Amino acid sequence: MEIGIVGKPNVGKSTFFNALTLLDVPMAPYPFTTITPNRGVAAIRAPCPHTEKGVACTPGNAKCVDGTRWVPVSLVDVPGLVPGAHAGKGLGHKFLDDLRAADGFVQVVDLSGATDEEGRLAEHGSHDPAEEVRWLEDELVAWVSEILNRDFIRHARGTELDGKKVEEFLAERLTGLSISPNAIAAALRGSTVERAHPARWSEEERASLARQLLEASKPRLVAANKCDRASKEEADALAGRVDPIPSVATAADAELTLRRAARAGLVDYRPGDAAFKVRDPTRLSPPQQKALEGIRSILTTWGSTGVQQALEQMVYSRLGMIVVYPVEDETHWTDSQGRVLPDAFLVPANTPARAVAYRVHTDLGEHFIRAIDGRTHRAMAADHPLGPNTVVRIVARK
Ligand SMILES: Nc1nc2c(ncn2[C@@H]2O[C@H](COP(=O)(O)OP(=O)(O)OP(=O)(O)O)[C@@H](O)[C@H]2O)c(=O)[nH]1
Ligand SMILES: [Mg+2]
Repeated sequence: MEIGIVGKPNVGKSTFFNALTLLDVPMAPYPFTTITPNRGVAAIRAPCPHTEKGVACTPGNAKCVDGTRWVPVSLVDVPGLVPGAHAGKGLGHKFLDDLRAADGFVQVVDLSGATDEEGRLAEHGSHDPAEEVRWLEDELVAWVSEILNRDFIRHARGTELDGKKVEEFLAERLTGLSISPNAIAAALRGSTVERAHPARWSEEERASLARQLLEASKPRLVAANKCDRASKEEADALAGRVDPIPSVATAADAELTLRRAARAGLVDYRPGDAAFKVRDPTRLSPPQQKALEGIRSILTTWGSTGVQQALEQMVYSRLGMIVVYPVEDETHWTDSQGRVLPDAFLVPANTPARAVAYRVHTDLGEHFIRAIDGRTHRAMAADHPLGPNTVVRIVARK
């Protein structure tokens, strides 16, 4: 699973990305600082079941801090998009293609409205971030449309001649765009196209289907960034205007400073927290002290920097993911080497037990007999949907 960080230039995408990954990609107060995509790994919080057992866990892929698991999530930060990007404007088309594999988008906007369409700095409030959300959607729709439309008539006629299903036709057209069969089915339900005759679909019908496909396959969330330069009223107004897309106020710059200061041992701060503590004020230079005091007042006003919350809302609410813990011993919650709760996997809610087995290992999926719930010790059949936080043992033929 991968989340794309998108938006117009200079709104703080790379800052948001660096804050979440603690990487060090270039950031600067002018447009097109990023010219090639950056990939990295962030983490989201999940309660670790080890606290129920009263034994320490032995995490492999997702570290555990004070009973909270930090489960990895891949991010991609792309160059800024400008209106007309689908037709090659700005840095153009290429980096839209860098978003093909993304399962959802966090769109970063400048809540203070001080960045123009092309990413140049402007007067506070001179640009409407809600507009950006609207035109970026149009760009994304145009991008999906363009992929759908490539050599459309020839393929559509071929489909009709071969008597192929429309779902199959669309899946082939959209290969690599990370659009699931479920999303294709949902988009078709919301569309008026004549299923048996794709060759008759008009330009408008195809464009409207592209919008449905985007809607069904790439959930979005708005990160209303630079909230330190804006008001609560501006945040509420934006949230109202982009609804039903959720909007979370963020201060990416503040989050990045806090995480770096925590890494350097200067402050105690856990991402997502409402406060931080300076370890030893005498180790801070006067500018560092001043910067941290500024961040303290952001946290007081906004409750947190919002960055961690934005990512978690994206993954849990928008993408509907859950965390499950596969183990080999359902009583002790250990693997074959006695490690307690070694893995924490992100999977879509209600993933069937057997699909989780495949995630652990192809062999386990192929030789699946049953799964056992680590809490209730009940057996689960292959199609049994798993809920959040399940500890699960997979029983397979040897
Ligand atoms: N005030 C304020 N400035 C921020 C915040 N986040 C980022 N910035 C600043 O915004 C400017 C642009 O940040 P980048 O992260 O380079 O923006 P970008 O969207 O990746 O820009 P491109 O790669 O050019 O598209 C930098 O000067 C950042 O320091 C924030 O939360 N508050
Ligand atoms: Mg950037």
